[in-house]
Amino acid sequence: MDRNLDLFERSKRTIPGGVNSPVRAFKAVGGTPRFVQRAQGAYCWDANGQRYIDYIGSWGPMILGHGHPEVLAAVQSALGEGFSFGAPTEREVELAEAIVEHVPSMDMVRLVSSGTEAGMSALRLARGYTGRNKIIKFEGCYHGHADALLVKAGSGLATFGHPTSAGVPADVVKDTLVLTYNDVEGIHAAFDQYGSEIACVMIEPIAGNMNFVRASVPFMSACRELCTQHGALLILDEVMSGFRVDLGSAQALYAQAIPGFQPDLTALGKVIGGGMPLAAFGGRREVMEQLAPLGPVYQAGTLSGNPVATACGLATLRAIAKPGFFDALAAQTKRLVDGVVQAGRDAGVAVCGDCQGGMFGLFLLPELPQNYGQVMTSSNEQFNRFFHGMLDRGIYLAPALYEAGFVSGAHSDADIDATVAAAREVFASF
Ligand code: HOZ
Repeated sequence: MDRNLDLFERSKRTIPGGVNSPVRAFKAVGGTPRFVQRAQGAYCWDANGQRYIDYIGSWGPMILGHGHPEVLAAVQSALGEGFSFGAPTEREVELAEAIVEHVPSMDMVRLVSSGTEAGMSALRLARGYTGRNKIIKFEGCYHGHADALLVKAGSGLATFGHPTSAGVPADVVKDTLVLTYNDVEGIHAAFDQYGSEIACVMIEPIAGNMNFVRASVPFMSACRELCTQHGALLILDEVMSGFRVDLGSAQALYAQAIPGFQPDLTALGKVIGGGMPLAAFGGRREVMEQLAPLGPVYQAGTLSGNPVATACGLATLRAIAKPGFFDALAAQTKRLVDGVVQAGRDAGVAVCGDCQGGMFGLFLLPELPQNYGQVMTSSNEQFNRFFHGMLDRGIYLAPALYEAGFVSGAHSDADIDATVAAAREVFASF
């Protein structure tokens, strides 16, 4: 008897595709999704009681591992005080202060409930602030499922081969210019043609919906300079990379390479909620002051700044800010990526990988891709064999080759060694 299969059959009767977010359905890789019953530390257990080393980590938020004692205590205590008030709380101020302390480009921050809301609201704010309509995004970058941004996104959309979604009117995306990631000439050409009409450039600095592709320093530098020259805003979508690749997020790494580098706005999510529905957008004070109730750009939410979610996020940020946390996490992640890449190469399989902090990407390609077109040259069939081989050995990776992986502070040396050993067995059968 397979409880995962039974549950999947049952869920498909009432939930479209049996899932509440498409990539969970295993459509890209085939087979039965694992219905997770519980999770603790670096592990999760499915409905059959099978244990997995979890490298999805709720798609990024679980940077401390599941059920971290300090986070659990904070959530339990908050629950006793009430689930939701729809009124301001001291804790949301503390969380906002913690965010701006670590991300200096953010003078002010507004808390919302999902990464989609954060990206969508940042975009509206950029348009409201500049009084312009056109926006630039890059092929393969995913900024949530708001209409205007659902054009040539990676992730689940790439998996299903839809360049965009049905239900998005052509008129809504007519001002969305889609350029090639890491193409410096392309962004110059776009600003040459439309410079005075562009409200913002929105970009994932490390594109986690193309698995793991970094914006090169010259490319990020060109994005920044062109936005400044033409009066457009640079929005970094750090929903995935924020507080995940570094305590200061990916922008801190670019600031090391590009003197004075700062985005105008940032979208955050995932880690800042520690596993609860919480996200944020923020940036320069004069831009943020355009938001209602101070300014004319409307944005609101009943569950925004929810007291249980903010307790979870705050406890998570406090734990990851402890000295040495990110060094240890980065070292563990690198050990994983180096080990799996070596295992592939020893077996004569073309595999490469990259990582930063607790986020990683593995590609069944000889060289790291720089853009979506190059990511797409990867073989789905080979990835699926790798994915299922690993799953059969108790290693839970994202069920799509377009998704990044995540290591947590709870992954031990033994977990990494077991993962590399599993990869060796799988590659040997290629
Ligand atoms: N937005 C995630 C993919 N990058 C999917 C999240 C989920 O299915 O939970």
